[in-house]
Amino acid sequence: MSDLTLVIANKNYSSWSLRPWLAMTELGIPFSERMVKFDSEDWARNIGTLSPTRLVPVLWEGEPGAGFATFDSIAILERLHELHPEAGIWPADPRARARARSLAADFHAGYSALRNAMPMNIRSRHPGKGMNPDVQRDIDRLCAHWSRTRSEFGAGGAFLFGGFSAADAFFTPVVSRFVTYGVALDGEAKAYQEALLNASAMQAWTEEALKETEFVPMDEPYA
Ligand SMILES: N[C@@H](CCC(=O)N[C@@H](CS)C(=O)NCC(=O)O)C(=O)O
Repeated sequence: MSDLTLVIANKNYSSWSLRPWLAMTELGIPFSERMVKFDSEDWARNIGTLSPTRLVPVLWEGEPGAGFATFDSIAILERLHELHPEAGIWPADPRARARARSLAADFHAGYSALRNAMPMNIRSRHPGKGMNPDVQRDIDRLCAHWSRTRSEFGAGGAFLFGGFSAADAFFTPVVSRFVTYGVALDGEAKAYQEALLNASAMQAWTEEALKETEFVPMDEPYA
């Protein structure tokens, strides 16, 4: 049994949970999952023990709530890279690795127009909702990043740096939002979106997300 436990929330909604979950699953790092659903009694009773920030995701080494916790998605991916340097969390080439970290950090710290107007909601469809000029600017900036990175570093496969890395885990929830809100991509961005959505880890997460029935008002501005 693995020593690692990832604390996550609802698969339909929790985009930050999805990122380390995808990286670990796609790259074959063994872990247990502890799901705490938003607005649940489990959350009210246990989140204070399971998360030093009362947010998810959290990576525990040893017993959840008693072992060693790493919190925040970026820090979790860095910790995983230290624990499993062979797994390919970040690309092997130093410049590719620097670019991958730049992209993940840039997304993590910004794009609030897109993130606020189009919350992740895998099972729902709200075509046309959430679009405004600031969101379009975020989308254009993302597509430019993807195109430039794919042409500089992506020759070896369908992902930004060829094989799947943490940078791709960062962008998978974004391309899922584009499906929910009917944002049409074309060319290279569309091909990249398809590669992310078809990755086996994302397929597995989506299958579970579609079984969930909880409705979380905070993440449902258009329902
Ligand atoms: N910067 C954090 C963000 C974590 C975050 O905001 N998580 C959301 C779920 S996706 C959460 O726990 N929300 C619960 C709340 O706000 O009470 C990260 O990258 O992990």
